[in-house]
Amino acid sequence: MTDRSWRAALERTRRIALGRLSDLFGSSELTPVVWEELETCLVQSDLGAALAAEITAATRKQAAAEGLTRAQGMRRILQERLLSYLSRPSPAVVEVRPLVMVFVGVNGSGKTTSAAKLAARLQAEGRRVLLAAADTYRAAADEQIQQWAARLNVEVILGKPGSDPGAVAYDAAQAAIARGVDVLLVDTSGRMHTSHNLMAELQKICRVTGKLIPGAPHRVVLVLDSTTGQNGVAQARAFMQAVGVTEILLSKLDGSARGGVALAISRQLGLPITYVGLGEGPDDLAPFDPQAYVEALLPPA
Ligand SMILES: Nc1nc2c(ncn2[C@@H]2O[C@H](COP(=O)(O)OP(=O)(O)OP(=O)(O)O)[C@@H](O)[C@H]2O)c(=O)[nH]1
Ligand SMILES: [Mg+2]
Repeated sequence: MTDRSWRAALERTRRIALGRLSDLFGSSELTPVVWEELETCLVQSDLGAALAAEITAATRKQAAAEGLTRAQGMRRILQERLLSYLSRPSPAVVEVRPLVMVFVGVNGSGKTTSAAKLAARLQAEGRRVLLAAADTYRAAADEQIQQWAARLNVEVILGKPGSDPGAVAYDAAQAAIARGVDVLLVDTSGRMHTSHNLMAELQKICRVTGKLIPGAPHRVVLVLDSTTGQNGVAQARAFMQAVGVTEILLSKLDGSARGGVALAISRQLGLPITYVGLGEGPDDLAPFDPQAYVEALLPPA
């Protein structure tokens, strides 16, 4: 993942939501109007009003402390501030085999695509992986994951449509042990985050894998569609309450004008963002890189 691809993915956020910032960075004096406009820009990039106010106040204070009178140094101060919200420690590396990762999220957020992409990525790094298709809710789900698995040359355990997703997770965990795989990636079905059935189903999937594999699931990855912006934070809270989410995978960062939501998520939920989806292709999944993200988010001075 190059700096250029980060810039390409965040183009819309940078241009549409934060475009005005380049004028601000270029303004000669740091007047109260400049600070007001900074705050407005930040709100537009889906940071949320409270966080936008907090960042503006902190940037303003730092600018005063440094004796900055012109806006030129503002980009650097803002950049440092934004980065400070993103430096959350990643989940501890668990040295167990098989490591179980469960993918959760509302319908259409990008779970299946992301699980398949990550499986391929891990496999390319030399790890043995297995996919579990524990989405038996949607009739075509089987076919979709099978297509991905074939395309990426990853093995998959399927359940019958309408069967118990807990049973699929159980079979997959058994297969993972028997085959000695390193990582089992469990895809789950999506529904609204307010669905009780979904949450009960996810809890069962987690319980069932934990019966066969100590400590499983070791990672619960919440897949959030970055185009949903602030609503993603509400979704995240619902999943966090039901299952022990360990991290966020922020999908569809490409094409979103709400890319600033990554900051709101980190700040408000205290969860690390571990991966981002930057397109629909098999290679369009990258480890989250806070430095590259912030650099690509802000327009040039
Ligand atoms: N542009 C872009 N599209 C993505 C990305 N990730 C997923 N998609 C697309 O989003 C759509 C939904 O992705 P899925 O992986 O099927 O989502 P899901 O969460 O498994 O959906 P359900 O199983 O129905 O809940 C598909 O058309 C994907 O190609 C991404 O990072 N960028
Ligand atoms: Mg799916």
